[in-house]
Amino acid sequence: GFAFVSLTAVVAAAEKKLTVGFAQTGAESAWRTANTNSMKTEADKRGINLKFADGQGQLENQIRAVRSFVTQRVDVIVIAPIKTTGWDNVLREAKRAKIPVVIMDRQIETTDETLFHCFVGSNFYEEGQMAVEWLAKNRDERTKIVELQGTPGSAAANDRRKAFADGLAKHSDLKIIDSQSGDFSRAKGKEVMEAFLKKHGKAIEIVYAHNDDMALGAIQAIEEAGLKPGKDIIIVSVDAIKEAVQAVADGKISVTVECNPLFGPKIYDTIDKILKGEKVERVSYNKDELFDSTNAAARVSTREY
Ligand code: GZL
Repeated sequence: GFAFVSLTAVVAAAEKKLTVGFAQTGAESAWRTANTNSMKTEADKRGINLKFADGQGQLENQIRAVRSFVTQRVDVIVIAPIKTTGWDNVLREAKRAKIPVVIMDRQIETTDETLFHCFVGSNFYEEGQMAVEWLAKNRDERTKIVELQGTPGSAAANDRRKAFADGLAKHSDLKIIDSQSGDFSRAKGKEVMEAFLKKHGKAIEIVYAHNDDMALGAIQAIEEAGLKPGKDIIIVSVDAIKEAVQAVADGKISVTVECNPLFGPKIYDTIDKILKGEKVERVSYNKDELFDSTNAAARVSTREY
């Protein structure tokens, strides 16, 4: 009767809201902002209590955040690791506290694979392969490449660089004449491109940028040097943020390989399965496509990030 219902209601109400501790990389790019927004809006939609920590691009900040999530005894910890290494100790603390850890976006290297439950993100090596194979087919006579690398030590920069270099081995006339980190940011991408232009001038024919924010910074530097991006220098990039897909439609970027950041729903679905004791894939990749002059104009208006 009445007493039973009220007891049920009380129990239901008291049922602990899922609390997730999320240690985000930073706020270095439009991709990252979209990723953060996806995690926050989806948590709100699902009534999840999301404890958000911005690593501000510093590994020690992220490690400190994970440590505090352990102290707060959150239900699950999600990490988008700035760099691949340095995680074992704090992950051991989470393991001792029996708090499952989901690695998202960028992979980590660890000696003990029981230190995290699963990985959900993109296949950066595949993105690098798509970039170099597109270039090999569409570069006309161009051969000299300058590379804007992502954050040193990050899985995204490591794998996009390795895949591109592996692809170049099959096209020996294509060669990287200079390579430097622009740390995935627009400002640094512009700065490094200015330095490349000073050093190499018109020898530069191709830019390979590990993300669109650096590509868009490079476009500013190229135009300020009185050159035409997409004509004098072609640009190959990754992420497919809306602004870059528009730049492809405008003929300034030649191709951008998608790296979808909107995987909040997939992360929380994965967490639900983990907490129910259901099996989840150890590694789960998001699907990526690419945008060039054949599809950018038609698709730019529907881009969500
Ligand atoms: C890729 C992600 C990278 C993006 C950059 O999944 O880790 O970090 O490519 C972002 O835009 O800064």
